[in-house]
Amino acid sequence: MPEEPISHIDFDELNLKAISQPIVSHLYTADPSAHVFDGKIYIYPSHDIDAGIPFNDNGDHFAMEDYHVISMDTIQGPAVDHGVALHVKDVPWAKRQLWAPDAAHKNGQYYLFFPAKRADGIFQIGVAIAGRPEGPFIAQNEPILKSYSIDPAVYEDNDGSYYMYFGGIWGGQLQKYRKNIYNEAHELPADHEPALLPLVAKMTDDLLQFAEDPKEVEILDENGELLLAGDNDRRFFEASWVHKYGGKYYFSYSTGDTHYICYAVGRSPYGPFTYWGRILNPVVGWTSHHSICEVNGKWYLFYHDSSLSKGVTHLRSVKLTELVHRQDGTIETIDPYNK
Ligand code: FUB
Repeated sequence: MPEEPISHIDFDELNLKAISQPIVSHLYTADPSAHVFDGKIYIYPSHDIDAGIPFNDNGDHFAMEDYHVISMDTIQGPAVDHGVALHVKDVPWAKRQLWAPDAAHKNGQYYLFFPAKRADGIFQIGVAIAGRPEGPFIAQNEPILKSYSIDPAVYEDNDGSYYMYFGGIWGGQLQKYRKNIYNEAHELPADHEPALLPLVAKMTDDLLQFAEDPKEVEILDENGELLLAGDNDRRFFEASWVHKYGGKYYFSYSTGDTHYICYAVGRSPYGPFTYWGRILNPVVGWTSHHSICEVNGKWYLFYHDSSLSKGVTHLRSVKLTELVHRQDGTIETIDPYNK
């Protein structure tokens, strides 16, 4: 992920224009997955640090080592940091880079789903369990069988089924897989070919494994055709999320190198999803990653930017703002900085 030039940005002015401020500022947080558990808001973010690793397209400078869970009694805050919920040294199979996590609740247990690199540098996705939403979480000895790439997002459907969405290109390694099989020789498709797609798998009843082989999540254009790899403004890059509104499934994601959070809508958790538009315009910093959560009948977008660190891409801060579904189901695009 190349660094963007930031010398032209006046951060004092930008912070005045920002529609929201960081929910915490004593540590850097990113990739927020928000849930309401037992009437309280819990946010499961990445915990950004500066490990002194040079920038590169693999994202090696995103060298996170642990997770903190943040909670809020109300959407106005304050936000409480519950301390270290899981550290990479306590994950038997993982060596480094705890990237964007998510969490789920079932039968009184809380599950933290997280990507990390094994000793050989390959990303997989693991699960850790706690008796409380804030942890501490105890990791399973092995990653989820047949899991790969990054950015797990677990959606609980109304019938009690749980689905994991995952995947990310470039540093997320998705381009190395075809039909769930790794091959070092695989690369991104050409611009005129269909873009790589995120994956979805139903989870087993204990939420510890996939109940099926991961399936591709199709994202279609207005003509019912798969989005193309060269359609950088609309095609999937990373940061899957699913929410349901008005009986429809909304699959949202980041376009990575064009820095949008977009969404596509479908009638089944498996898709296909049809591209409907943008949720969030570019933030300061290279990455954009979000979640969407209903709190007391209103919908909120949880997102991050790098304005607190004055533009350091791997030192981000979680923010939140209201998200509006229009009468026809479309979502109002959010501009993170008022003009
Ligand atoms: O935080 C590390 C990576 O950056 C995440 O996994 C991506 O979604 C991007 O936000």
